[in-house]
Amino acid sequence: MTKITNLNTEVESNWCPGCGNFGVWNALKQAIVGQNLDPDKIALVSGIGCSSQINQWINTYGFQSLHGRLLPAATGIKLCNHELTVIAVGGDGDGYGIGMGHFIHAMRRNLDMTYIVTNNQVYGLTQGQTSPTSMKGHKSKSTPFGAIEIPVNPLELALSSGATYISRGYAGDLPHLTNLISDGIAHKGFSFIDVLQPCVTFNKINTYQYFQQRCYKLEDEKHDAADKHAAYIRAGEAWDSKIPIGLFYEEERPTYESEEGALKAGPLAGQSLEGINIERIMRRFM
Ligand SMILES: Cc1ncc(C[n+]2csc(CCOP(=O)(O)OP(=O)(O)O)c2C)c(N)n1
Ligand code: SF4
Repeated sequence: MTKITNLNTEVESNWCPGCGNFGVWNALKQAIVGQNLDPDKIALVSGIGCSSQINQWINTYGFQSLHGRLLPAATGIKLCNHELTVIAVGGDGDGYGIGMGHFIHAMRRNLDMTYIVTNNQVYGLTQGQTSPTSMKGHKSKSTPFGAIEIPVNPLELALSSGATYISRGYAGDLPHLTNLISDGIAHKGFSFIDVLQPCVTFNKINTYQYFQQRCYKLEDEKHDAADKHAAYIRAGEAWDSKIPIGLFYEEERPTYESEEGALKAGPLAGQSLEGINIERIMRRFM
């Protein structure tokens, strides 16, 4: 096992000063240290967006995929070597817009991986256009007269799609977010963590102050995370005055990899290729 001495890389981040992504970055590093994970056995997979640059600044193995395609990439990595800890991080545009189909199927599949969505309710990298979680009426370059659609509710979607660990954190509450990420990594199955992540440059509504005034913790309300009905009620709460954060729902269900016969002999990456005609396979797929 590689001893963790420093999870930072030599590359300096280019996030705007005050960006909520710094909170996610720090919480994730602390969770990795807290779980005593070997950085050499972590695959940190991302899409495209401000948040998706995170794996350039954490010293684990990493793969930056395409916009909205981080979950297929993470799935492929996990199926090739299910002994790796696979953590996927991307924005709300990435996961709830172009990648929405993958999001739903990954949850019902229940591979043992963690998916963190840094939800800033805008397309940050491309200069703040309205995203699937922007609030109705949100004004931006793409909806100058205000968004007409209602926002996607990712937690309700996760509940109905079969995620086995569903939580919401806030990038401005580091210890709380660290615990959620840590528990998500420890959970056996697909862990989904939606993070309220202020974009200080392009979202002037959902600011630190906005969340500071509204966030309350489910654990303080004695919410029962085994009760799916109660989780739906909490997930459906309007954000007028209060926003619940914490663990909404957790269940145990066999993981995909534990039921996939091809993985019974161990990770595919470690299996012998003796007797397998690679050329024939290559010819078939080329
Ligand atoms: C297929 C494809 N469509 C569009 C883009 C342009 N693009 C790059 S990042 C991005 C949005 C990023 O927003 P989000 O995923 O919410 O992440 P954030 O930057 O806010 O962290 C878009 C539309 C792209 N790179 N690829
Ligand atoms: S544009 Fe927004 S999300 Fe992107 S780095 Fe700046 S503050 Fe963060």
